[in-house]
Amino acid sequence: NNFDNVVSSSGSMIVVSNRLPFVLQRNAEGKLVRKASAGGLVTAVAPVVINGSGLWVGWPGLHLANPNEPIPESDPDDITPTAGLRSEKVVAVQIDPVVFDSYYNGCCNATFWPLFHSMPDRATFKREHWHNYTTANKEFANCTMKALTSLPRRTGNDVPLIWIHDYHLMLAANWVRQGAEEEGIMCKLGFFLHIPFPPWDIFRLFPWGDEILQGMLACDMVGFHITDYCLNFVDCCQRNLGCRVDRKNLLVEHGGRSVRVRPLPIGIPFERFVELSEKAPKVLSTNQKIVLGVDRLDYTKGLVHRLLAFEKLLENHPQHKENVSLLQISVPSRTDVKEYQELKEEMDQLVGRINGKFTTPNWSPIRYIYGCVSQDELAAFYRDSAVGLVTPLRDGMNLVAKEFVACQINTPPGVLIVSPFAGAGETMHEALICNPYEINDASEVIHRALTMPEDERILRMNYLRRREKLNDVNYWTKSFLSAMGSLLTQEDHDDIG
Ligand code: ADQ
Repeated sequence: NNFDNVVSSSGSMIVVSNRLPFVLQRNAEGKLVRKASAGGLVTAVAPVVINGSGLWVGWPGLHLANPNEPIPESDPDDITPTAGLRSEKVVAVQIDPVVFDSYYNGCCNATFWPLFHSMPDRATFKREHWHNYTTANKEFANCTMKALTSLPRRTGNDVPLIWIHDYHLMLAANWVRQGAEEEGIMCKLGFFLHIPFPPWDIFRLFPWGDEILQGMLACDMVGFHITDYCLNFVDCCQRNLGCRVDRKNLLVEHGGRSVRVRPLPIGIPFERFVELSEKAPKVLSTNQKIVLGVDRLDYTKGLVHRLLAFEKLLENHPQHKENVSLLQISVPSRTDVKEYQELKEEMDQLVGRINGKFTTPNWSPIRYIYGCVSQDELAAFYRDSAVGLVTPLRDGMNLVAKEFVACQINTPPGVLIVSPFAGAGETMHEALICNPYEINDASEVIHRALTMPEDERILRMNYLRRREKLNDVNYWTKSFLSAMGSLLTQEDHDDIG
């Protein structure tokens, strides 16, 4: 298939991300073991590294007292996509724990996360965090250079690709480009941002923004989920750095080079979710309709607004009482950060208040799970819910919206509701759009979804599923490599976007 061609024609690839695609843990005997993670990104990117003589550079989730302690191989019964990632293909970045804490919890999660989601009031700006972000990025760059020098030298188009991921590593490309030039090694550098890139008026609040832009522009290609984020980035390059830009063709001139900027909306492993939903046993024993929310417990996801909209629905349309429940599944996230602890408190109280107000002996309006659920269970929830409610205040893409439609295999299907402030709201045109900030309107959209005629539901869901099936996560990886110019057939170039 096409994807195999991508793997074979791209030469070697070095993936650089804050986290490796597995975490290291110590077992009871103090031995290091791997714990696999199985996100869509890992599923799509791991085969390219495994099959294409590539390497993965990242933090292993643990500070090792002895940095030379060998990385263990995967467990023999591991069937996850990273099982084939042998330890010689992994470069585990080690950073001083104090520096790491300030880089990760400080700069990444307390500054860039809120700022890039256009929530500047939640962002803290500390010179010390920025300093440690720089130090950490240098260390990632050093490790990437080690990986690069270990690869066989190539020429022409068959040079190694370095693919750097996300807001944790916006500076790293700087030192990789410099290092590669000094060593006389040819390579191509690409960057993908998984969160939104904010408009200039927000971006400029960050005191050291020019350095961020320069770091990203050290790449040959910079990818974002949607065109809006691309245009924001191009705008910032022009206004902050005075770069010459071409908005139509999304090009930025910098340092005598022309950097490509591309919208590359991420997809999911569509077929895997279809298979899961075909096999998963029923987990919801109820005749009530389920409105489903699935999110990390994060203030960007609009969870409080969502509960209030559901409360409003029950007030304004009492016919849904005893007939509809909101099932909210929230995965604990960044639990050592104060703001996340406060959000957990607020959610607990709000669920309690709304349930106290409406619950009857046979029904509770909100079922709230605070925890992770298995992929099987998740697929069953997606499949058996009447409404998928995806209402972030701001979100780079949002994969839950895509996973929901992949699992909607029942006839007639349910209805997807998305916020226009998620990348998914820009690309999933047949979903109902809901502005989470206006609680009354939001409740009306939920009402409309719950009362939508079958034929309209079928029509909308068919279109949504067709698009996600076509533009799945393998297609995304292929588009990224193609945009880097590593796949040279015209057909591939025509496919993008
Ligand atoms: P996230 O902010 O983590 O990702 P999202 O895209 O929704 O958000 O992905 C969450 C993932 O976690 C989904 O695959 C979902 O299935 C899983 N998940 C959520 N709750 C779960 C639960 N309770 N149990 C088990 N699994 C659960 C960031 C950006 C997004 C962007 C992605 C990918 O913030 O905007 O879409 O990266 O680029």
